[in-house]
Amino acid sequence: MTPRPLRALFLLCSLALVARADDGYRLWLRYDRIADESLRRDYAAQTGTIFLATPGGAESPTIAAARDELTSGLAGLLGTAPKLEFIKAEAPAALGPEGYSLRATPRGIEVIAARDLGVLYGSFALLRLIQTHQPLGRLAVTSAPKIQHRMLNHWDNLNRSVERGYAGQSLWEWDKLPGELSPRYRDYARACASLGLNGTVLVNVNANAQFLTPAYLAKAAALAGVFRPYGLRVYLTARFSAPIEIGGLKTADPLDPAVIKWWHDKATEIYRAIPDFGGFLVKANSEGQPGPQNYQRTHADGANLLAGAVAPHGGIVIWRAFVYDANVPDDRHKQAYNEFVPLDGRFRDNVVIQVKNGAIDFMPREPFHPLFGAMPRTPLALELQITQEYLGGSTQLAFLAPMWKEVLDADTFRPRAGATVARVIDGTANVARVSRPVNPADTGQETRATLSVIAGVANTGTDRNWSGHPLAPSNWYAYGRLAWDHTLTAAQIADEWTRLTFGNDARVVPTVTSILLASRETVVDYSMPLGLHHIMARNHHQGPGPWVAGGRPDWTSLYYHRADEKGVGFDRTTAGSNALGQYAPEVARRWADLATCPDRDLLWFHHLPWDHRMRSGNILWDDICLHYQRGVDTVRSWQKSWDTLAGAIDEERFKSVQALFARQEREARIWRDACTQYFATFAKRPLPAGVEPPAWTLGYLRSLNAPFTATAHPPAAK
Ligand code: BDP
Repeated sequence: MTPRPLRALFLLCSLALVARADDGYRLWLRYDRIADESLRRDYAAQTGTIFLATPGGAESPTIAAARDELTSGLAGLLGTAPKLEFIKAEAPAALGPEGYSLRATPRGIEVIAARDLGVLYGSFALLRLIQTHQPLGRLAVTSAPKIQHRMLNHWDNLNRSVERGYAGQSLWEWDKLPGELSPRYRDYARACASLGLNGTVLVNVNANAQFLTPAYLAKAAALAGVFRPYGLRVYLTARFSAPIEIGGLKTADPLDPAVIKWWHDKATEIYRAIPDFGGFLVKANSEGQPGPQNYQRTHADGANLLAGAVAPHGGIVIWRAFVYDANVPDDRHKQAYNEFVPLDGRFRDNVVIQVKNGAIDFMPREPFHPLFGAMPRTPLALELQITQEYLGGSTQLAFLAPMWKEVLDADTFRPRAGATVARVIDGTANVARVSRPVNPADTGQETRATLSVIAGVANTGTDRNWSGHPLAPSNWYAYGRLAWDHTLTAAQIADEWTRLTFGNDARVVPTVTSILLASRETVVDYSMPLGLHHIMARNHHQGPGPWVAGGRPDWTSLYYHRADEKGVGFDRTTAGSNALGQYAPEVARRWADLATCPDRDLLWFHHLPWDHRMRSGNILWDDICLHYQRGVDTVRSWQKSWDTLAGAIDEERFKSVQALFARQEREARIWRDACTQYFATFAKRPLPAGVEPPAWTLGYLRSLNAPFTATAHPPAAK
């Protein structure tokens, strides 16, 4: 037997090693011991007693979750467990049903909320302050979410594949549910709750009716049981043709009495299994999905059918506006607006229309969707894509907070200046909107004026680090933080996430945050400079495909870039499709006028000659090429700065990011070489000074159907 002191030493060493290695599983909830002893002592003194306070003052599974988190979190960070006292206290009205207040008092820290969930949110916030080394001495924080329903949308399928997922399989082990519950479910709920996310749509918008059968409802109910203490409500997607597919009816016509009854009965059955079921998310009459238009009914008829079914139970219906049809000859950009604006005011109170940030489809940059502000009598939700369908999957870094801030802060000028997209969705832009309780179960405590929803298409999967790329959880984090408070800045969020994920090292924090903050613009530079869009490879959407032609025109690249010998870009002014006519005049004027249209949106709205003189003084062709090169150069600069962090970050994540940056540099060059050579066939101009000659021929790059997959990767450049 090893002598005792030696055994202790051995244990200590292995603990130290374990603490150093990091596979990313803990996300931003890492509670490693704070190295600075005096800081640790201060925190230990300040958090000796923590009071968890609600007006009811009763224990619950949610309070137990808060206790667990504080206990394990502080034991990890400080080496001491706090004394937790649960007390009764009135909560300030401004906190609303989910907000919290954190206060330092002489007897200890108070976490006050109107409800248990607020206490849990406040507990996570307190831990975050300590993890990021914020002073607690004069702690007086109050925080309440601006949007009621803060959701993740999982595009997960029954066979556990994930549509546009790049991080392994679906987290939901359908085969093992409801009997076996992976410990990962609870960790998922903790991560969501730590950000204040309170809803999760478990399955794909390209829906499968099987999920509404009793066997699958039991599985969803088991997940809901794990998530409930964390305030995370479960939602499902509703396949519009389910009454036929699993109900044995001949029709799914929304006005048919048998169909109406079927959905009512189905809702009752769901609520029996999941009493706090959130409601349905629906994609209808889009990209081949069935919907009310199959029966010559409108989207309002369809949405109201389902809304009527869940209304008695307090549920909501989230109906997507991502609707376009190749048989409609009009610019795809205009179709959702044309379809939905005439229906404004015709939806039931518990319906919200979910609108993607832009009018095309989650491009690395899109001007805000013209529907925002255009339906004053209907609540609109904002749908963002966390998973990087068009931004490099999980092999490229693109920190998306700057992109989301761009859309949240965009002024719709509807009904007046200052009505940003954020204020349209949180309900404060339109004071005329009717005040109503959102959820009968909320017993009148709701003070908000209207139903408000934000959704992010999740980037989670079974990969050990949840999101594939070690830096990609920053997007899950950023989405959650913005869903709670859209006034946070991208820089604040990047700083927080970096500290939580890599520690507070003075070398690491500025280096990582500056890479994060530059990354989305870099992806724009090398994949869609100056507003060029939808020029990616077919189907998988990874890598360049400016030559994609044939088949549905609105799924080709030619439809969008319109390059010819004279010029390039999509004319959406009055001389072209006039998509600009769907925006408020103040917005339309700015984008229509070349003198005021920002460079970044230029080719989104204008078709311009290759020798158009840019603000930079260069001609358009040269500027396009220089953007591609700048994208490549910036990735190279990250490689250099990342290398300076050797030793300051654990080996595992350091090496993995190093390899991924090398890959991103190569993929950026593939974009550059493919697009500049392809567009040169029209522009017939040489590459400007400062742009490297291509490493691969256009013919070669075109021959690769999937340029970024391992099997079809271009050979190393000469
Ligand atoms: C597109 C995706 C497709 C989705 C669709 C949607 O390519 O896989 O089904 O959006 O949002 O971005 O419905």
